Amino acid sequence: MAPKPTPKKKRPAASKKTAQKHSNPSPSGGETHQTVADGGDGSSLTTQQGVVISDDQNTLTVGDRGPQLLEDFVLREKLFHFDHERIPERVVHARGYGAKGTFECYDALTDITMASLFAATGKKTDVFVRFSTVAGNKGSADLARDVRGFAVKFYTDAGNWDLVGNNIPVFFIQDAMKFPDLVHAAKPEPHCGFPQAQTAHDNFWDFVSLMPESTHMLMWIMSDRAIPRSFRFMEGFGVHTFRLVDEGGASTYVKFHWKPMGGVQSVTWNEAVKINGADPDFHRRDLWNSIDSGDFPEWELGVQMFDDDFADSFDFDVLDSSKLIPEEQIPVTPIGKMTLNQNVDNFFTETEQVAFCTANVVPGIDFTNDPLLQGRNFSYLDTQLKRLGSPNFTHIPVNAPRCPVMHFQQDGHMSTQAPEFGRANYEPNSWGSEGGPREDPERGYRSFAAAESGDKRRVRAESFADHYSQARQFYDSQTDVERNHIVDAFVFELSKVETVAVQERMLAGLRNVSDDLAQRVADGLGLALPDAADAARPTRTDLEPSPALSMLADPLESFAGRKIGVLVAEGTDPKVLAALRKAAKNEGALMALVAPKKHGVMDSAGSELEIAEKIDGGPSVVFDAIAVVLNDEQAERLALDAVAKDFVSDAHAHCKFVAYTGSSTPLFDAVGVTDFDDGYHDLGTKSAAATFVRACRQVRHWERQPAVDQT
Ligand code: HDE
Repeated sequence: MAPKPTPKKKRPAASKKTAQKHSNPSPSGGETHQTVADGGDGSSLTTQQGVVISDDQNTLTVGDRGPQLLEDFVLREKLFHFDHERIPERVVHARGYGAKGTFECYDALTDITMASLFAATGKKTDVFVRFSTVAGNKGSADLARDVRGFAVKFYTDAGNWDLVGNNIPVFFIQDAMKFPDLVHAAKPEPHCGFPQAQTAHDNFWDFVSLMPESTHMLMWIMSDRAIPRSFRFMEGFGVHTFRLVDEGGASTYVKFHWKPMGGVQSVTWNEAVKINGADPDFHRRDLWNSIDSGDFPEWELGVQMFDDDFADSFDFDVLDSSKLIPEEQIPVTPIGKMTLNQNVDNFFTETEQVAFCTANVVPGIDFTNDPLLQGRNFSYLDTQLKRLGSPNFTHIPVNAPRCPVMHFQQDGHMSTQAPEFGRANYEPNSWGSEGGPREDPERGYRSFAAAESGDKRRVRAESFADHYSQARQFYDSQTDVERNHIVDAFVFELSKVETVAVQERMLAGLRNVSDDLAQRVADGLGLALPDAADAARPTRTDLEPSPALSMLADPLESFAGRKIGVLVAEGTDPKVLAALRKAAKNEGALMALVAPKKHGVMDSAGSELEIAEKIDGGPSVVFDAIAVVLNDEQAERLALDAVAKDFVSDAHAHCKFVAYTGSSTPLFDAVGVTDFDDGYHDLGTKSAAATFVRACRQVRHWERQPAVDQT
């Protein structure tokens, strides 16, 4: 017997109530619904599949308080995506910040290189830059004492060139073989998982004290170079010796330098510690704000160029990344300018996913045999596969070249660019005009034809063996203030080391740099000076100091792009503020008002002042100079306020320039600053504001800094 047909169920008519619920969710539980009818950009929220979502507040349940349904694809997709939002952070340089801009070539360099970005005067090339710290995790604070990464991706019309440099021209190690050890030693200790973003711990100093080749780099990272005021005020260096190659195949050695047009500036260690608490995002905020306000940071790209004769006669091996070539010996020739003029549209898609590879070079730029550079050429490509999960990371817009990309590589995870060659996915093929691209001996990349020979061995070249002479030259090239800071940094870092033998081994190594330095560090630690460590080569004492290695020897003397924090309160005189504002503007500097409260602060003329920061959130460490503009009553009141007192006493201790009104002095009295030195400017006189801002060009009144007796 044929089965009885199941009677067709009558489809229930959508109830008015249900229909209305779908088009306009009602807040039955008091939750917030923002629907397309209420505003937004006019578009409807969808799933990743493009299905419009009616209710983004509630999961699909049976009954108001009932169980959730597995079929709720809206919830499942949302949680699924959220669960996979993170990609592995970079093993090193995890904390970084990116921006976009343009590189402009000054004069055609065709006689030296066929690199197309240097082919014509005024030629412009898009760039993406990422600045970073090395040791800390992605969420660590910006002002860690550390090297800063300075990585630039040039989207040239002949392919992408990545110049993946640092803000320090030398490196800790000479051979890539030691990189994992160096990084393990610097990172949090594996058993306890701390300290974060700091080298001030036993493992780091144990390692470097056993690696004399690190000594030169240690001098740099113990200097204020390792605590820059801003990414905008840092130099950048390609570190390795590269080659520029011309059309005829001739090569010139080159070292790349970035020189900030705004000058080089660092903070002091005490400031760095406090900035990390006040604003852990200090550097990224600074870069974002400066680009956002149209004050575009600029750097000149410069090159030190030399030939084999120089390389052969130079005191050190140009393939040794723990050495530099003093600018006094080979001057830096500016060849172009980079302007960062656009913030990222999205931090993740650009800054997090940008993938730099030292092996990304273009015709006209080539490698040398620097063993560190050669190791990096392997490591970066490998790391991108791990981090971005696919060999197709070049399909991500920030990594994609801006010139034609034609090849037969195909498929793989997240492939988004299908080749357009029909059936041709290999070559040679016989498909004629539908056969896809062909190799191009004329325009194609040809490696510099270096003649190489030698035995296959694991060996460190003898020419790399002098570990101390350039460290000494660096120390000799610093001003007294900078030398004091280097001593303080060694003392601080080594004081965090628990193993006395490590401290002593480091002191023994420092004796090979300078007995003065070693003695002062030993005094600071309260240790006796040990014998000098055995050195592979005696330290040379005949190297001339190089003023270019100092940040303070030849300062730019500009206050443009810097910021004055002005402490104000109820009843502040608006005329003084107006004069300060005008003077700051004329200098290209910024000014921000800091007050005991954010809103409702009225000046003496009865107008409300626009307060940038409540004083707790705007300590003087985040400014380059301060002014205190209070009336008697408020000065007396703030003289009892710990945060206001810190504002002035920190500015004083950090040698900042200070402007004040006479009525503000009770606040200075309260912190024991009764003797105003030349770094203090009374705003009571005519044109005092302009004089003050002009004085700020020196950035610090270092004369105020007492020489601290380490004993
Ligand atoms: Fe790196 N380095 N590095 N490095 N490095 C990385 O690549 C590596 C070295 C530098 O903003 C990693 O994408 C090895 C010197 C910068 O995304 C990794 C060696 C210099 C950045 C890597 C070095 C640098 C990196 C980690 C020794 C200055 C950040 C994540 C042979 C000239 C780029 C990544 C960015 C990042 C390896 C030494 C600069 C693991 C093996 C020397 C600026 O591939």
